[in-house]
Amino acid sequence: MEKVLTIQDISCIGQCSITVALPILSSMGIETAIMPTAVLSTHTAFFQGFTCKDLTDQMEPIKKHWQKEQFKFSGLYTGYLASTEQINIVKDIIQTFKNDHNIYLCDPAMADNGKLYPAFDLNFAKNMASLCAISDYIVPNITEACFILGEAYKEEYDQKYIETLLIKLHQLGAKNVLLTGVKFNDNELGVAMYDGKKITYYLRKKINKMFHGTGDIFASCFFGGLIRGLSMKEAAKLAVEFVVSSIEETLDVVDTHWYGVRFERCLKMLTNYKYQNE
Ligand code: PXL
Repeated sequence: MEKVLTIQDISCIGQCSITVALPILSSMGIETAIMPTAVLSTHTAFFQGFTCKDLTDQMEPIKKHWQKEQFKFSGLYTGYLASTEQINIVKDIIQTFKNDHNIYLCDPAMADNGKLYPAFDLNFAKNMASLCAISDYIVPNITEACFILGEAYKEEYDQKYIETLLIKLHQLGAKNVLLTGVKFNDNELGVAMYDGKKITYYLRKKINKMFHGTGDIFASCFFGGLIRGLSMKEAAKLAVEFVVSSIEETLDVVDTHWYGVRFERCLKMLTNYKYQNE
């Protein structure tokens, strides 16, 4: 059985980060080790007055113990990190556990809709760029891509804008780049991908409602697909379809379910999928 490591926060309520990554990767048959970076009462979008217990001081001792035990991971996946200091520690952890046979996926979860999340500043974004530079895969949305590159964020754009972002992110050092939330018209939404050779797209019927946590769901599912032997394109397609189904399960209940999507109802899609490896 494949064993992977994910490093991100625990948002106790809100359907994001570790509480999303674990059920998704488990449903894909992947044993998942966690390194929690912080415990928050909720995620930081939409909720007021959330608590946050920073776990930075636990990260090095956990790493040292794992090194002593000689644990190996077939994949490494980082998401929301709580501070610049954590980014630096994570960089060291990646350099410790990365080898020629495993993959590292960085989701630079820090911004959306043209704005950084409340906890972050431009210095944090600059440091996140340095983590992206050592990644095998990165999955920023367009806002995050702009903060990483220091480019201007645009609401309206053309194919050239998207392809320039992809190429610049690749030049930064990320081996494979996926931009999420790409749309060229009002009917379709999806991802743009670049592996250093070819730019491709997987676009899907657009749903006219934004939900929190879909970036984390996409990243977890995409990462799981890669670990289970799918190509970048196949994994991206599965992840987009899973996000769309999860949103569809939530549309009828948005009034009470405004903080995330009901992905749990779609997990059988991941359990029943015919993967490339066992
Ligand atoms: O979904 C990304 C995420 C993860 N963790 C926390 C967040 C967010 C986005 O707002 O606040 C704590």
